[in-house]
Amino acid sequence: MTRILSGIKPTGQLTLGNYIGALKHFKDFQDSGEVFIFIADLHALTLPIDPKFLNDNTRDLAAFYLASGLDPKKSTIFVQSSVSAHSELNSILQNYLYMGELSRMTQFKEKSAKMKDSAIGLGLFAYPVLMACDILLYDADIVPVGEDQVQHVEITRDLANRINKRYGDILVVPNYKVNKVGARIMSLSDPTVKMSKSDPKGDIFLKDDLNTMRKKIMSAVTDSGSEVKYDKENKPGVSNLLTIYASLKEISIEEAEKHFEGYRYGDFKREVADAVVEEMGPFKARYEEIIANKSYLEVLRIGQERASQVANKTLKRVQKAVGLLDVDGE
Ligand code: ATP
Ligand code: LTN
Repeated sequence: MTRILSGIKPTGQLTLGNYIGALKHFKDFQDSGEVFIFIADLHALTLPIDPKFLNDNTRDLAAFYLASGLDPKKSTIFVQSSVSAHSELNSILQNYLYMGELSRMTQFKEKSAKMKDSAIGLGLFAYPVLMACDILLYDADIVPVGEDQVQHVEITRDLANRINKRYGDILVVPNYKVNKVGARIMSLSDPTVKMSKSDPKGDIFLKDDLNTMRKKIMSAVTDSGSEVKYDKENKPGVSNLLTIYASLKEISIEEAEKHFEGYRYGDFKREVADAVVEEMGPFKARYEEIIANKSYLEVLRIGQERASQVANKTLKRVQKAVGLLDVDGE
């Protein structure tokens, strides 16, 4: 059976970008494969974060996973740090990714560019090693992610191939899956940068009330001219709104363009806002229902158990292959 694995960091409030690029699609794999979805809390520590904020975001993310339609009976939902195999495999595999390739990672370059050298933690640099462990521990075939994470799955593939070449075929080489539409939702206030939960300006948060969401779409930056046309270079604002609409309606960009032919910007935005509210309304209602009863966190305990069983097997396989002595074994 196909294994699907993905994760989101509990670094802040989830945005519409996270929803469209990742969260919305996780449930689609539940009936055709074995799904593992986790909360990447160890990755959240790679940049400074307040402990209470991290803790609250972790619980919240679990509720958002459930609200997105992930069914704990079909999918394994767990917290990264609750499965110790992630850290254990990390301490082995960190020796097989190299400084040169890690320093070429776009995410590292972007995040570290804003920081003083003396404040850049080793974890931020080694981020792809832990991410590779997350993926490889579960023999994942498919990793659904937004565009910004493709490079990290590619380095995971390189690492798996490197290990397999050296020690025999012990790791599954994963593939990424990026959606055709909506893999990179841009900021509403500056459509040349990615909508991101750590950059709160003008972005739609899943926790915003529906009115705020509507207002944010209505005041999104558009472009000069009056035609609703997809042109990322000259009309990044309009193109972003078209992308949001197309991905929520599950149609192509061309179909969305056709639908809005002859529209003025104001009416165009109104319909995009309607589409957002239509999708977010029921989603948010499910979320509220879930958090009203703390027992939903039990899902994470069951997830920990199931995930550990799978992860520990892979960990053992790697430990043995590289020559670590199993003192419990024969
Ligand atoms: P941070 O701002 O803390 O770096 P983020 O908002 O980029 O966080 P992640 O936890 O890194 O969120 O990403 C979770 C998932 O959401 C990933 O699969 C990522 O590719 C996807 N994603 C994040 N932002 C967007 C976006 N703007 N458009 C589409 N997908 C996105
Ligand atoms: N780096 C990812 C979160 C993440 C992840 C993973 C995604 C950590 N480990 C393994 C897929 C598979 C991010 O920033 N979204």
